Amino acid sequence: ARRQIDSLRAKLAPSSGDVVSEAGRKKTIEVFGEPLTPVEVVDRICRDIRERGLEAVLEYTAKLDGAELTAETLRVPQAELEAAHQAADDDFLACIRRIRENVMKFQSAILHSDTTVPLESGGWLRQRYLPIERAGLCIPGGAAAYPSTVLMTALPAQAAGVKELVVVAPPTPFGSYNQDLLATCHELGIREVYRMGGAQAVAALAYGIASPLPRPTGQEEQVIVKVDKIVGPGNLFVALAKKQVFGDVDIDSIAGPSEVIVIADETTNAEWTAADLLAQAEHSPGSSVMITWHAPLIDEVEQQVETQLAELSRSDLTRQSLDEFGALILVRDREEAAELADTLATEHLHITCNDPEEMLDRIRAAGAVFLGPHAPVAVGDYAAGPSHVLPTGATARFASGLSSNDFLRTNSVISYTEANLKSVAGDVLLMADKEGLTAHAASVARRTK
Ligand code: HSO
Ligand code: ZN
Repeated sequence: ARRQIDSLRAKLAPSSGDVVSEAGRKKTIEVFGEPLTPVEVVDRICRDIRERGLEAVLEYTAKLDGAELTAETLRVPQAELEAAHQAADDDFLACIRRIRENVMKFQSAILHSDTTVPLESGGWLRQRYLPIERAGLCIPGGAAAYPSTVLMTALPAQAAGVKELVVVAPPTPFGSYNQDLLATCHELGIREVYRMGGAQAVAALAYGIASPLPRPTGQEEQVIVKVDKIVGPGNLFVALAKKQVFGDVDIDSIAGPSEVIVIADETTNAEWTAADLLAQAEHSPGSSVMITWHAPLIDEVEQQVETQLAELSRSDLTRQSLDEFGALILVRDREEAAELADTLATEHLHITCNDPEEMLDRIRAAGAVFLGPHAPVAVGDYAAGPSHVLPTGATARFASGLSSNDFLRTNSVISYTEANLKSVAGDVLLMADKEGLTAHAASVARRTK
């Protein structure tokens, strides 16, 4: 059964984790005049950006994205950000502000706060939480424009207290030329937006870009200051580059294509569920799966999907996605549904069967859970409060969705009195002796003798 479920998983969850690694090693491409795997290509791009900086960024942006930019146009000029904001509909700006309120409220409420543990004899121990200084946000721009991803990455960072946010989006009409995207950045106070995507954007954020001309002092001027952490979704090249630069900077996780599993039964509205399955398939590729123990629902949902597909703006792409990664699965009972959903560890789990909370208790692995008929995934995508940047491809077994806490670092603090020191001195001396580290022992013994 385990092997069956694994092969089902491979079919249903075509994303992230091992899929990224596998895709990265397979299928060679000719970017450098010889066939190389995506991993090799990304490796070269990252190295090149590190060594040649701005020149290399501009070259790759021309070669891979077909955009001829200069040092001046790589960064979106302030005037363009302002103009996009000025030209934006009042309705759109008001919508952003309402969503911002929802997201900030949730992301602030879940934020870790300092914990102090008092000790006997006067000392104390503390876990301190401090925001990172500077974060890079990757916003995709290939298949659709995603101003919502600016909200769902920038707002958690702002809730955590990150001061400097840098947005990178590919130089495309859906990316950094998208007026809604620019207006959203400006509304959130983000003034550093770069027209670059793919591995070159990730490398530029990770290593920083020094200007071509060293300053008179001999110190190199930075065009892009390196960030502390890179977050946000992207294509295979973004994912591989994030893996590559991890260690030089922190990253959030490797997000792949969208996924949803809906758990449904005789109480489920087939029309609504079909609409939910179509919604994630619309991302294309996206994996949309329904699991039910109520057999008649399968036909009802299938018919609804057919009827509704015809009305969608991206019906061809959506159908393709459903054909390849969609499934309506009949299981024996609730228990089997829970087991399957838990094993698939999906990005979005919508529990819209009878007694959804009982089902929730049975399931541990999922990026985000939506309970009941009135919580479609789209509310999480756009407006509710938790980030829509979530673990995909069964990585929810070990990874979590992006949140304000991902932008915090911790320090531990130890404050001891003489009495505290005396109380642990014996244990320190014994352990130091075991490890043969006599200087360690002496640093305590000299104080307590
Ligand atoms: N479902 C996507 C997020 C998104 N949906 C953005 C619409 N816009 C990944 O979880
Ligand atoms: Zn979505």
